[in-house]
Amino acid sequence: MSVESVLFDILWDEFVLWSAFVAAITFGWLYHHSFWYRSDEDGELPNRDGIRVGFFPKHNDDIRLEVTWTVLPFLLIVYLTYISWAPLDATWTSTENGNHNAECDYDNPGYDGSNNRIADMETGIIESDCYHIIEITGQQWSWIFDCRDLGPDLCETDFTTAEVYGTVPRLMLKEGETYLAVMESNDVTHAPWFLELATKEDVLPGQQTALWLPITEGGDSIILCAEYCGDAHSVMAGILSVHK
Ligand SMILES: [Cu+2]
Repeated sequence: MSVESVLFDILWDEFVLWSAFVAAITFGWLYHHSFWYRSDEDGELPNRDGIRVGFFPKHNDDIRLEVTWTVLPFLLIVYLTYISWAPLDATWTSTENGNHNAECDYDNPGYDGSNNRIADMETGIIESDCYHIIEITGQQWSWIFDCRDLGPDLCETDFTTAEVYGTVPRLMLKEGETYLAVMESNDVTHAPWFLELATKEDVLPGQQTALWLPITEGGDSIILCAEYCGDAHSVMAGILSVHK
């Protein structure tokens, strides 16, 4: 049993437990009130609160409460936007003079790779000297990885077997290098999801999209499809293998 499936089982048990807990409170409350507050008299009920159809009961009006639950969430959202602005901007940085500078110039005598590094520990923003371009194509229901002109030291593809998913394509990239995946779909919308890199982007038929893949750590990790794309969507997987 893989680590992922054990983790999934634990999360699933947690999920069922919490769902049952919330359901017990919700439905318990509902049934209690439905029966406890039922009138056993026939006919007209006394209108104690003076409720009129189409009029909001004045005594339930509380301007301070209304302002509070409008302003506090607003401030929270402004704060969350503020702290996530820089890392989000870095995740979708420009291809020209952005965080990863420009495409690597392999003919330049000074070229020695992307040399990517975490520029800011707090936000996890990664910078590189230059980047390499690869291609990812999505189709029902597999990924097609293409290294373009990159040599086997920088990028290679083959097939491997993964538990649950069977035979899947493998993308082999190098640690310390930064890649820009230029992507398209052959049929419907898909989205490669690099779980270890915590990054994903839609691929579309007839329109190119791009995804930054700054590789900072070695090892194997899974690539899934994050956009529902039909019957075999759940097994549309790949493996990212990172070598030194
Ligand atoms: Cu898909």
